[in-house]
Amino acid sequence: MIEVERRFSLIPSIKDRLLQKAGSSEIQVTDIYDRYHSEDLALTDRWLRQRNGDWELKVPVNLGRTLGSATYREFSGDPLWKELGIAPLDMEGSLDPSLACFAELRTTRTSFVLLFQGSSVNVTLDECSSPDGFQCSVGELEILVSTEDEIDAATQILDRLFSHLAVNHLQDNEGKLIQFIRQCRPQFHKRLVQAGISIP
Ligand code: V4E
Repeated sequence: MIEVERRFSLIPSIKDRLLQKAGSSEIQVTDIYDRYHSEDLALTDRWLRQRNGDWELKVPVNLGRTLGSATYREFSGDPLWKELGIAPLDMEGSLDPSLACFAELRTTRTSFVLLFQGSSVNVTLDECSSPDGFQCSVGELEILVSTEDEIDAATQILDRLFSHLAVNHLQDNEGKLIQFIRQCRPQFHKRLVQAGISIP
């Protein structure tokens, strides 16, 4: 699937307002990005992680986009390894995980679905921390589509939903990991900026 998503800063008043609208569920998510594979891939805007132990890969679909407006296709299972063109990695077999870990993000995720103008919009409210002392709170509205032709219409629906909710989306649309890298891995962030993948 293709994820069309826009983020916003999750301040308590917005969280309270959104949670009045729907029944929500809460889960714990741990994302591990390892130094040996994730770093090189990130420099080509591909993002490989283990989420609660399962491998996931995000690859941009709208090449030639402006920064912050990228839309990503998500892979898991066999298609992920096919996309990367490598054999499945065995994290157990790699080096000491504490040395190999590039980022570990622990998130309490509250989510629910809103029906808006005929579309199902996934609402995700993330409160994230890492052992490095990093903390952030990010909200996200997301519509899943199956073809690139549907991306523009989904983007317009999200824009209208932001207006309807009277919530401003983040101009740079930055998620947890980019915020973490900027704050806790500044040297690597410089390399992402040089590669045109993040803004200074
Ligand atoms: C860094 C990055 C990606 C990795 C995933 O980032 P994160 O926001 O932490 O994930 P999350 O929890 O929202 O994933 P979900 O649960 O929705 O699957 S994917 C793309 N990027 C790159 C990137 C970029 N270059 N610039 C900006 C503004 N954002 C992201």
